[in-house]
Formats: sequence, C-alpha cells, structure tokens
Amino acid sequence: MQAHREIASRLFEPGSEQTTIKTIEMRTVRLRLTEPFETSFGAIDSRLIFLVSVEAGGLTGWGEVVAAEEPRYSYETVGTAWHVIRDYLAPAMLAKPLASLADISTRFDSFRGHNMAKAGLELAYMDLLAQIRGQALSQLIGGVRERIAVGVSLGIQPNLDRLLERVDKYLSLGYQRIKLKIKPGWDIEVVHEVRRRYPNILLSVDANCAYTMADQEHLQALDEFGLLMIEQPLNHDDLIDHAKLQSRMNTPICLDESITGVKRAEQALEMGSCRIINIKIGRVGGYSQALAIHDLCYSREVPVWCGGMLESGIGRAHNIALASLPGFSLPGDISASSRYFAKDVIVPEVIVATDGTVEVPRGPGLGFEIDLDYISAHTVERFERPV
Ligand code: OSB
Ligand code: MG
Repeated sequence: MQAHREIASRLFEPGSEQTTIKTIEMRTVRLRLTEPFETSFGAIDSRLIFLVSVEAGGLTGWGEVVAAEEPRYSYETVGTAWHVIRDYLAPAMLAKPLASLADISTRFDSFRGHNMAKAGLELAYMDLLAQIRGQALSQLIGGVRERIAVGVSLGIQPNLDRLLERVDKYLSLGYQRIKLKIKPGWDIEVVHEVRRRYPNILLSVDANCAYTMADQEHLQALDEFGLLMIEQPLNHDDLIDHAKLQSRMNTPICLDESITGVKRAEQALEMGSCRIINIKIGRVGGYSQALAIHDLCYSREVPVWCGGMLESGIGRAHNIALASLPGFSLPGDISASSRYFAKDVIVPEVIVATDGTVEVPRGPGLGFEIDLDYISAHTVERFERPV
C-alpha cells in the first residue's frame, strides 16, 4: 500500500520531463454492437466511439471519451464533449508544456463538470507519459496485478429464456460474476430465476437509477437472493436516500452514477450511502480522481471494482490498467472485445481466459497496437488542434 502510494504520488508532482504536446486529434468512430444493449435508460445497437490522441516527440497517446450519444446515463454526450474538448480543454492543454497529471487536472478544474471530456484527455496523456518512460501504464500508476478478475453486464432481454441463455453462455466462458440490468417489471422474478438456476455464483444487479424510495419494500425483497451488490438503485444525485435505503437493506449498495469525484466518494462513505464503489475513469474526470478514489477506499477497506461504458479497446485497455491496482478486489465490467464488437480497434483484442481473468499487458503505454486502418475506415468525424 505504501509502495503504491509512492508510485502514484509521483504522477501528481512535476517530473523532470516537460511534455510539449504538438497536436491533439479528436475523432468519432461508429462501431456496431454484436447484440443490442438495453438498460433502464433504453436500448442501443451501436456505439459512436469518441477517441482522442495526443502527439509529442513522435509518440502518440490514446484516450477515449466514454460519453453516449444521448444524455441519459449522464448529462454529457458525444456532442457536448466534442465542443468542450475542441473549444476549451484542448486549447488549455496546448497552452504550455505539461509538467504532470496534476498540471492537467488543475488546468481543467477551471471548467465546471464535463468529466468524461476531461478524462479522455487525461487518458491520452497517461498513455503518452507511460510510453515516454518506457513503462506499462499499469506500472506507471502503481498496479500490482498480472491478471485481473472480470465479470459481464447483461442487458435487459426480450424474455427470461433469452436471459438464461446469456447467463449460461458467459458462465461457460468463465466470467467470474454476472450482473443483471434491472428495472421495475424486470427485477425480482428475473433475479429469482437466475439464482434458482445458479445458487452459488457471484450475482449482482444494476438499476441505473430506476427506483425511488416508494419502491423500498420491493427492493428489500432482493435481500433474500444473496446478491453481491445492488448498483445505483436510486437517483443519480441522491446520497441521502441511498443512505436510508442502505440502512434498511442487507445487500450492499454500490454507487456508480452518484460518484462523480473523490469528494462525493468521501461524502457517500461518511453518510453510509454505499458499501462498495464502482470506479469509472470517465465518470470521475480522469486518472487523478480515479486514483484518489481508489486510495481513499483502499485505506478504508471499502471494495472497489472497475465499471465499463461499452468502450472500444482503447478505453478497455485503460480500464485493465486501472483494475490492476491493489484495491480492485471485485471483478470488473471488463469483458472480452468479442462481447461488444465483431472487431476491436486494438491488436490483439482483449480476451477473457477460462478462469475469468484478463492479462494486464506489460508493453509500454497501453500495451496494445492501435489498428489505425480499421479506425480510419469507420471514422465519422475528425478534428485536429492546432487547426
Ligand atoms: O451502469 O454500468 C453501467 C454500460 C453503459 C452505461 C452504463 C453502464 C454500462 C454497463 C456495461 O453496465 C458495462 C460494460 O460491459 O462496459
Ligand atoms: Mg452501473
């Protein structure tokens, strides 16, 4: 733990290297999902992937902005992030040489919100920095794992049989934890059936804010299924009702949407709003906040795990590096590339071994090759700064 803190803290201090970014490139890439993904927000059958890359000294660092096309999971969209990066964040990043991760996050602090936009650029910088130092990203941030444990997040299905088929499939592939998306009308009975079929698996549910305190008794009925956690049952900005609900349920509440930074994480733990935190680098505004939340939870022995946003391989590679930190004690939503897309933008693709783990790459930076030809062939829009 001490060793990890020392490694991670180096990122925040101005290093000997001053990085002068020559160009920042933004692009959107349309990738079709292998099957539609439905949550309490609605269904999608493709992702408009937003990639950012930063170039310095002949090296290119890659990041991903995880915003969706519609403001449902979060108020951010691909469109708002495009605007905010192009007009504010990229110019701030290019204004003078970068001294550290803290230097970037301080420059971005003067712009309110837009965490996913900020995170995209922090990600690209961290990949670049790792390459400059000739290190794996995992090593740069203080990762300790050679392999990480992973689970799968299963969307709402047209019927129970289809869901059970999916559960069977991913368990047979080795995934260590099944997460079911739930909403009113697709919850107790579904969980009951999956639990009856598999009494001993790690099983969790994610409501994406679909309930209110009026559903309290209904949610309490989930207690009898021995769930690992219930993720984000209530409103995205309501720590108080989550605290009330947690005090009346045995199932640990895990917060996703509610945790937008380390300050909110502190408040949630202080109030007892949750017992587990899902860390998504995009939602919290980048590595600086993600590492801080990890350190906070690790020091208080609060389990964390790495959430997913149906990222392309570039976002996924960052998630793998993050999940190699010591506090990530629960399986992440980091599934194989093939669970999302017919072909991924990185080589090799992310594969899940039969023991439900993913290897943490050891090569410099992300540790994957970027398939630029494939990315270019599917690019919808591209913009570069300076123009
Ligand atoms: O709430 O965790 C969520 C996907 C998009 C937006 C929100 C969420 C999700 C997932 C999928 O659950 C996780 C993944 O496999 O990427
Ligand atoms: Mg979630």
